[in-house]
Amino acid sequence: MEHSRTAVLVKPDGLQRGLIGEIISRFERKGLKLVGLKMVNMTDEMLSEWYVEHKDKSFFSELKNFMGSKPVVAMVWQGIDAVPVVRKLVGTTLGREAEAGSIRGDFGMSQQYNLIHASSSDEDAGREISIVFDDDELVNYSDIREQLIYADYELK
Ligand code: 3AN
Repeated sequence: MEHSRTAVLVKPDGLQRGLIGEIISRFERKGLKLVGLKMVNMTDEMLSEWYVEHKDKSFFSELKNFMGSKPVVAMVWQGIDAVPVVRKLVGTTLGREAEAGSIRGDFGMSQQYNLIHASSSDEDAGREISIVFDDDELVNYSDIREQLIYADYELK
């Protein structure tokens, strides 16, 4: 079965609140595989591309200012259906309505300060990964846990 990739950003509020370890830990425990990781100061150009779907929204420049105000932690996680699996762990946009047990549901109250970004489709994932990572910054390796996390037919 195909193992796909998704992009995650721990936003400035997540970094400032000391939630990097907690967030990484949740994806690790779930059984996702970390294949890219770095800290980035997102430029206005990167953010305009990242949030292109919101370019006509009233909150676009505020969102870019916030996302560029402090470093973020960018990650790429891999696994079967990585995009929907990570979105589920992240929870819905508005922190105060997000499901308990999700990252936003457990740690957030805000709409803008919602701690984390996760790609919403495979196409977005590919685009977002290429904004932040060069190909040689993504690693391939076998993770011994995979034999316990997936059945044989899911690994093929
Ligand atoms: P999600 O991150 O859940 O996919 P989107 O794509 O609707 O949410 O929104 C992207 C980001 O824009 C959100 N993570 C949030 O930080 C910000 N945002 C969304 N709606 C608003 C709003 N009405 N006012 C301010 N910021 C917003």
